[in-house]
Amino acid sequence: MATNAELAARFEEFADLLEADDVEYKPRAYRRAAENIRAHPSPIADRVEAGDEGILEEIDGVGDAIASKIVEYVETGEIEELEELRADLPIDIADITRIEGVGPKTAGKLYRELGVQTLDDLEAAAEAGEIQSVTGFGPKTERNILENLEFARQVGQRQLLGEARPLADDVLAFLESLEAVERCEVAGSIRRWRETIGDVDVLAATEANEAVVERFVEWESVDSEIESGPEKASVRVGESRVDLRVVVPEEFGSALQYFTGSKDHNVALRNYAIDRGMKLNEYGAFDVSDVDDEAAGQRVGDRVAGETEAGMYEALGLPRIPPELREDRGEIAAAENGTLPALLTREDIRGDLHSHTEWSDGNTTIEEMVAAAADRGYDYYAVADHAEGPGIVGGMGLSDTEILEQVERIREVDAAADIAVFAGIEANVDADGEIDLSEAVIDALDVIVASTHSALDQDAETATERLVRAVENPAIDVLGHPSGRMLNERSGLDFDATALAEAAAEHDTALEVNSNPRRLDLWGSAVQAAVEEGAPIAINTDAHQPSTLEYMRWGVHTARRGWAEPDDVINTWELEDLRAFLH
Ligand code: DGT
Ligand code: CA
Ligand code: CA
Ligand code: ZN
Repeated sequence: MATNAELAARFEEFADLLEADDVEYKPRAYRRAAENIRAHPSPIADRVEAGDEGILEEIDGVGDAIASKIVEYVETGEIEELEELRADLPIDIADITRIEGVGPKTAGKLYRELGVQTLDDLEAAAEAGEIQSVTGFGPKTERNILENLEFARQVGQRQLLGEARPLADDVLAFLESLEAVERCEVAGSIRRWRETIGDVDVLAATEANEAVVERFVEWESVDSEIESGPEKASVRVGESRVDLRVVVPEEFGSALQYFTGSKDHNVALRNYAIDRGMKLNEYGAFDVSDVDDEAAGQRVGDRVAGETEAGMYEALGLPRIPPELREDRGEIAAAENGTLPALLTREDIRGDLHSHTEWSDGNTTIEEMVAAAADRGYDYYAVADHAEGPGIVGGMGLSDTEILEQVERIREVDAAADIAVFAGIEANVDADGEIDLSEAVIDALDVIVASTHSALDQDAETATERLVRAVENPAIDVLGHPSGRMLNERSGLDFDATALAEAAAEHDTALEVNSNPRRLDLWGSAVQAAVEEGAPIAINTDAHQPSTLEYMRWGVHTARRGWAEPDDVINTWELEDLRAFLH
């Protein structure tokens, strides 16, 4: 059955096509439903198929109309109304709207006026200069389209970590249920927690390889088999490709090390080994100092490790390097020098400093969000709804007066709550790096997150100046999702991460790791720059409902990819230390 991500994608396509058709209001409702479907903890389609339609009532934003469409989809594999829309507007809407500046409305117009259905059509129309002739589009839009075509073509090939990792967890649970499997683990980019995933790699140790492969390709979640052999199989599950490799238990550690990658890390590690008379491969670590013929085969010399991954590193005199660091960004030297970071973990997180409520575009009350934060064992929590400003839909952001009203309400909730509740706001960093809040509002608030929501096409120099200006502002505590990127949708601002980190360190402004799996902004290498420059970091979920407080998982692993230790991250600090840091 369809995963939540696939189900959500149907409603997103529905919303896009309705918008392309100039329908009002409905698209927003469908998008909201899609977001909640995506974030729902249980597999909705499976539950409906099993007769539990009651689950649909639990999903925020899913009323009778959308619920009946979900049931229809589960029962028939399609939604008739969506099929009709697709027939009316035969556009590759997901591809076309991936181009920055081209939304569903534009896509609809391009189809109606120029017959554009695909990225190729769009490219041809732009090259022929036809887009300029369509009302409302100038030469700038046309140039923009041409510049963004390649990006739009590349993305979409890779899945979000937030979609692929839950599937990988299911694969592991299935393999663990097989008696013949002695150990199993994910490998590849997913074990390194990269923000996008090409395919899901899993590894199993067993003495009964063929039986395990056979059971795997017959797993109920598998949609189709791509290929299989005695020691491996590739299958399609929903939109993901899953590669299983089966090895004997003695070679599990070496295979895990090899298939975790990254390729660059492995090349660097193999060279490190060669310099020490050792040979590393997926079958083990071999002492080849007494071997004359280097090319003598894969299993030559004295095999000194391979059963465990730690043993592979130990054979080289190194501590085990955490998978998140294996990107060839200095981790082997750090391991050699004993300076690997003591990475933070989810247990270190004491609160969340950027989240929304129904006061702006969130789905629920302040009380409910705070209760959910308290349930997670947090010590503190900040409500940071949108302020009005550039990039924020009219009416959705709070005016200064409304912010002051909300602060009062937050004080009441704080007084009644077991955890500390901060009054915050998400202000908007304008194109010049300024925010627009009155002194009275700044004084009344405990925490100001300031984010970029507009002018995301600036060049790197302008963008760096803009972001530096923002972190220099003493009112701003946290620079929210600094690049403004949306994975697979828009690339966001390009900027000098080291220059930003230097300024953030000097002015004591935290740089956010926004944990929303569609953002992961900042990302590994930019976090690493922050850590190196001593800039404070805040890992926030930007949750719009209680269930997405769980996004913290993605943010923590992303910060680990940036070598972050607990002290580098302000929301691991004790309440009093954090209070002293906030403005
Ligand atoms: P992905 O799937 O594109 O997100 O990235 P990975 O890193 O999961 O890459 P994948 O699935 O092609 O291969 C998994 C790991 O296996 C990779 O990280 C390193 C290892 N590996 C695969 N092929 C090669 C190769 O030709 N050379 C080396 N050195 N390592 C390889
Ligand atoms: Ca992979
Ligand atoms: Ca693979
Ligand atoms: Zn936000």
